[in-house]
Amino acid sequence: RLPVLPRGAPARPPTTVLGRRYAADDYTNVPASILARIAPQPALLYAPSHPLAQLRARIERLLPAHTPIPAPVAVVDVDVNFGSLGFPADHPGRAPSDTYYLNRATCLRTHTSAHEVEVFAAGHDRWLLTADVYRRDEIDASHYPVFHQMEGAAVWALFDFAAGGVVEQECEALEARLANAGIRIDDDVDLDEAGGWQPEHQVSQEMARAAALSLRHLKGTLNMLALELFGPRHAADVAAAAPSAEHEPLHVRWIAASFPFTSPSLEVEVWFRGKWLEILGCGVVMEQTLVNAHVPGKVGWAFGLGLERIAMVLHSIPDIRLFWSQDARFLSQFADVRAGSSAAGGLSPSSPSSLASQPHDAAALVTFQPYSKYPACLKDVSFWLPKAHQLHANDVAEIVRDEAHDLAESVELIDEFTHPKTGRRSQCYRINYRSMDRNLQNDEINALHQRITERLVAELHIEPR
Ligand code: FA5
Ligand code: MG
Repeated sequence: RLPVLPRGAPARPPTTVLGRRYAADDYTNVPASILARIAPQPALLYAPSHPLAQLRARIERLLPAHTPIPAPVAVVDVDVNFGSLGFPADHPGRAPSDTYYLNRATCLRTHTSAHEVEVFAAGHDRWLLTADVYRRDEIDASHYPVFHQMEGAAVWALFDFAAGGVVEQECEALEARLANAGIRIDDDVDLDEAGGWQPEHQVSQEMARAAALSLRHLKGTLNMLALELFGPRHAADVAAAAPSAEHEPLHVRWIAASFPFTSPSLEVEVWFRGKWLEILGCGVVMEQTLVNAHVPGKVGWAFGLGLERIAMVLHSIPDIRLFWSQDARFLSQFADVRAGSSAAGGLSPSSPSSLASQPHDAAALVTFQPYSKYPACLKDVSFWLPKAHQLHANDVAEIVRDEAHDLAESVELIDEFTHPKTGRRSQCYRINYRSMDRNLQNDEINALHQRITERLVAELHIEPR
């Protein structure tokens, strides 16, 4: 029996992604512009001369004990993305305003953590998985609906946590390396605020010891990663600013966070070029996650880091849209790095020769040289909302992005009021149109803005004013 559609609702056609058909329902919300990004292999992670591919490869080299796992296709069961990780049914991340759904059962992964259970279940103990992830989000310089995360994890059998065992030895080696590096680390987090230790970790002294050692190993690993990723860049910046000034240490801080599948849960921030940058979320993997993966005896940690955010800061890339640019003026700036050459391409002139002579670190020292800033074109769109009508800013952003693609630099709610007599609400959004690569013509923008306005009216049931 076919489900009965509510009267008046148009039947949506099924969606085809990479040759598979997905029946549509009331959750279906993936526009064509997002579907077009889905590929069997995430292109930017393996493109030659791309900063994201270089960063992925660099981190893989820095964590040689971890097996890189190829990225699975981005279409996943909702239960894999959320359920297997213990996300409650009412978690805000599950809302269709935040997640792309092909239908109620299938979505585009919102994070690489979606694959934790299956990778642990396949028997991998120390692994990395880098992939494209998708989120319905606002539009600005650091948010893009498609971005890239790297998941990393390490789990061990209880036996490995014994005094003098492999985990403790590795902790000591990592800590010795960090102690000599002159890096400033604030990791005195209130662990109760970070979710505390889970009951399973308290049941035996062995479990408690394994969980505490896991956290110590996680801290050592990620502090080492921050030092290796940001240290050379930081040293070059310090040298360029004041060659004789006292060397400021790299500064890393740990703060309490909350994720449904780790406890304690933490985030790491790095003080970089004058501000704190959140680079990742992480924690001690919950027993339940490993039970779901049928490896109940193991204990360990996981992290998920945002590659674009790290690359933007490392290379001074001002807008997240640039990662998708096909423009040679962008790509050529990263071209020499793979060859290990220090010729053109913006290597800092002050980079210490000891760093530049290590080909792997040359990638970290490229500073993006903006080739041009084309003029912005601001246009407002104002409308009335039907009474008691809920409109999410992400819904407006979605239609703008679907029509304007990368010509939309930002979408911002700039004004909102309720009519005192009718009780109707009015909103005004400001759209900033600007290309990264060329000048836009007035006619082109007017026609584009007109199409967007028509779609907002038709699809969001609003009344233009
Ligand atoms: C997560 O996605 C968790 N899965 C991380 C994790 C893994 C926790 C394993 C515990 C164990 P979060 O939503 O904070 O967490 O995203 C992680 C990183 O992705 C952020 O620190 C940020 O660097 C990046 N990020 C998040 N949203 C965007 C976006 N719209 N555009 C670009 N980067 C983003
Ligand atoms: Mg976060």
